[in-house]
Amino acid sequence: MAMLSFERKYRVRGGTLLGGDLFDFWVGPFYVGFFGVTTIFFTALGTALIVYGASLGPTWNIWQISINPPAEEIGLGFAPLKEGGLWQVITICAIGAFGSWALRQAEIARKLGMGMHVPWAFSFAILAYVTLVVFRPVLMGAWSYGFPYGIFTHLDWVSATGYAYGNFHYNPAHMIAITFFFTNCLALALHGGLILSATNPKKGQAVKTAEHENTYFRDTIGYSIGTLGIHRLGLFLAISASFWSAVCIIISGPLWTEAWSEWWEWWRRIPVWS
Ligand code: UQ2
Repeated sequence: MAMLSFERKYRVRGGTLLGGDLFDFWVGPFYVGFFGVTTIFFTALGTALIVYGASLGPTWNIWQISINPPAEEIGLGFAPLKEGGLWQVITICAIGAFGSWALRQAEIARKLGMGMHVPWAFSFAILAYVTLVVFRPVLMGAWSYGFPYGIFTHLDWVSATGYAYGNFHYNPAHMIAITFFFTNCLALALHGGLILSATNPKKGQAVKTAEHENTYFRDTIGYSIGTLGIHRLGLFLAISASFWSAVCIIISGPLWTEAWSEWWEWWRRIPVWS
């Protein structure tokens, strides 16, 4: 099963962004690199701090463990470790690990002479996270606005934050984000379904190619976006979903403090029907 036999020819030297040849090697199937080392460092430290935070109590129940951000009084200052400081250091570790991972993706893309689409795409996921735990708390003036690191507590945070603005489903940017998430599901279902159906013909028949894939959609809806096009569409839908998610939370508080349903007052006041 190992693909190392033919992967070896793609294992080219150089293309590193930092560290030169120092970490330019592989461990088994994995490229290491300077940013592989920093990823491991931040991940190990962050995880250890989460376990240490959990050990402080009050529970080992996996659903109830929670590493909470500092109290509002701390503002944007440093908190004592056991009073939100752990959350702050863990957040730094998370951003360090995610950023290192994106840069490792960039180094691998450079080695292979590929475009930077993968690291850029991943950067939009990082953007959504950093918006929640850094940009919005900074604009609100306190780290307490970041979400707690716990399975149920982060859900409670989402619920409480949603209700703090009436009903989040009236947030126009939230509407746009959801529309992109759902459309992304539709596109990936169509794409996955089409690829599996073309590659799994009846017994004894030859595997179908792009001509059949195009024809399938031309015959059903009169349009095929193409084999490259579907991946461009998927990338666009995915990064748009992350982008509008970031927008919908950054405007809640810093830009709009009332219930989101009230934002639509301009619409109700349009002279044509008022
Ligand atoms: C397609 C095509 C693919 C695909 C898919 C389509 C051969 C393998 C899924 C069909 C997709 C269309 C028509 C776009 C739908 C638009 C939205 C917004 C969901 O044509 O080319 O390549 O996988």
